Amino acid sequence: MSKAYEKNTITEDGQLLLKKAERDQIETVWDRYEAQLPQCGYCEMGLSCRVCVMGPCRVDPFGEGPQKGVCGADGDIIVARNLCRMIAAGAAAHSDHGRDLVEVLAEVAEGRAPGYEIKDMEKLKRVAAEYNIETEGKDPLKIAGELAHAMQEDFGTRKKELTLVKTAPEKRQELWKKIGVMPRGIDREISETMHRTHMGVDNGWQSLLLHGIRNALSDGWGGSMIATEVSDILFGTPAPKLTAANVGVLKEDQVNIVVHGHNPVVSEMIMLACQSPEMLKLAEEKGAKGINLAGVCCTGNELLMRHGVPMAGNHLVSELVLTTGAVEMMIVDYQCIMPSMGDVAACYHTRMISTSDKARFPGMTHREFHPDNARELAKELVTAAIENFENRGEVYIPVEPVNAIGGFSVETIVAALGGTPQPLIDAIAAGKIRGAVGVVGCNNPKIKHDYGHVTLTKRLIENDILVVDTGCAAIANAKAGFKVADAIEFAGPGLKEICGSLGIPPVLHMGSCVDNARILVLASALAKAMKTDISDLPLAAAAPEWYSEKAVSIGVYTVASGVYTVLGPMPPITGSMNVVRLLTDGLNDVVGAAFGVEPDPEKAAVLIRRHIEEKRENLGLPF
Ligand code: CUV
Ligand code: SF4
Repeated sequence: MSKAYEKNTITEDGQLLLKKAERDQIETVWDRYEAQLPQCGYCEMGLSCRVCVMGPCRVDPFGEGPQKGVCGADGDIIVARNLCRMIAAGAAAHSDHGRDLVEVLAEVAEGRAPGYEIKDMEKLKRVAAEYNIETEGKDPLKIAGELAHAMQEDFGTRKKELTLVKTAPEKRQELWKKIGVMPRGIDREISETMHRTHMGVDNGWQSLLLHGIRNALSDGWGGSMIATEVSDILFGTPAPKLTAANVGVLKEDQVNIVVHGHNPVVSEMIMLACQSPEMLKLAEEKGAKGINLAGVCCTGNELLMRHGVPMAGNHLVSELVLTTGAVEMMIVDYQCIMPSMGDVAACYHTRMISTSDKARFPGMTHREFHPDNARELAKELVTAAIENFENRGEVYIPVEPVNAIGGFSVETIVAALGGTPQPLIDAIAAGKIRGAVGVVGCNNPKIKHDYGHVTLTKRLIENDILVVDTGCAAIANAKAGFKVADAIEFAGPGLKEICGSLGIPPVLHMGSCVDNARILVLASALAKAMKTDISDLPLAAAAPEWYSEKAVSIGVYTVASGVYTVLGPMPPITGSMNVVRLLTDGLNDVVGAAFGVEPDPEKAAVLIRRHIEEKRENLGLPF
């Protein structure tokens, strides 16, 4: 194996496919990253501003050139404004995804979404109860309609507080009220960020960042949480399922369809079409042994969690999946889909389909999904994919898939523990499990692909720290083999004993990026059971390879919820020591948690272990 491939990724399939890509003259994300180097230092530090047309401006970090933009904004203001706009974009992405689900729920209630239905009646009632909707003896569709309406109000501005915020521990809610960051409307907070960061509005870097926190909270305890709850209502609450991961999940003798993006609204319908006898028969007629559906990124995580659909890869290998020449069709919705995908597909027989009214891509055919046409369109697309099977050229699937178990919703975890979180608390109290960490987020070519996730996770579990994961981190850990019951061999003695007796892996797959809301719910349940606040618990989070604006929003709401969070790549804030100090230290006094930044996962593991032991000591738990 040539060194260059090893430099980019730790995965065997990634390395082999990179070689294939080079042979096929495919340009990848790593090539384009290389071509961008050196990247702009001002932008890297957050010191460039394009907010208005008196600019663009930049502030000289060495103190020699200009220290203010044309309007007079200094480095602190510019850095804080830029960061807040990242939060707003990330919160908007998650929340708009949530909104799309709520719209489907509303259409289901009105009987205008053939193929969609209420799958989890119990959850519908439970969530409706949070919204003070009477459910007793009421027709489920009526409940669904009322719930959709109530959730839509969370997006608007008619309230002082979002509804689901009240599921946070009391102490946390009081703190948020006290410091003035209680999220109001989801859209309102995003819109207010855009207003505040306009030239000549909020020029207090502290007040800007406080609002940034409020905006991020409207994502975590609002838009994302709504997305997760409604997905469970419509498609079922996940329970453990056997699945597999890496590019080896593609099948040489079957029609391969890959879904990429985030929203299960499209991928669920594609899955149903793939399973229909009519389609299976057509596939057989065309000489295929079946139809194989696989996922990439978070819409893949959604299907994996609920149905055990296998995962072909995460963000950085999304292009490489196509270089197998084995994909008949890739169907995308939105977010994290590189605009290069169409170019890569053009070198093979793969057909690329975009499906969302808000997301277009070069080199893709646009077939728009709406609740009323989804079922029919899904069949049409699957038919086209099957017909494309005969156009295949050479196929290269160089590895065998790795088994994994997915589907750990909070409901399932609590059920596995016997109906209450108490056994987990007991295990933490006894020191068998030292604490728990959420390892989440993307890939980024600045960090060797999957190295951050896998190394950090390994170090944590071998030190008796339970890991829950989501997003591309979860896919990385599945590929690494951490998600089978036998993976307790990688765990320390205490964690091994507990997971072994429960028959669960030491790394629990909790879903997609919006499903980080599940981690909030779990943390909240632990805090409530221990009659304390989340910030007192031996918990932490990490985003070892993050890249996206969504990850900024996630990081901020996680810290604001009281969880120490270690980032791999440095966010663009180093141009302001004030902002750096606030985020990495000062926030401890404001929300009881702060950020760490550490690109080396070995060192990040040490930071996290130290933090967890400190929290244990404060709680008086044994060493
Ligand atoms: Ni939403 S946001 S690269 S697909 S986790 Fe994966 Fe997950 Fe980041 Fe995107
Ligand atoms: Fe320059 Fe100020 Fe305009 Fe930003 S807002 S581009 S710093 S003049």
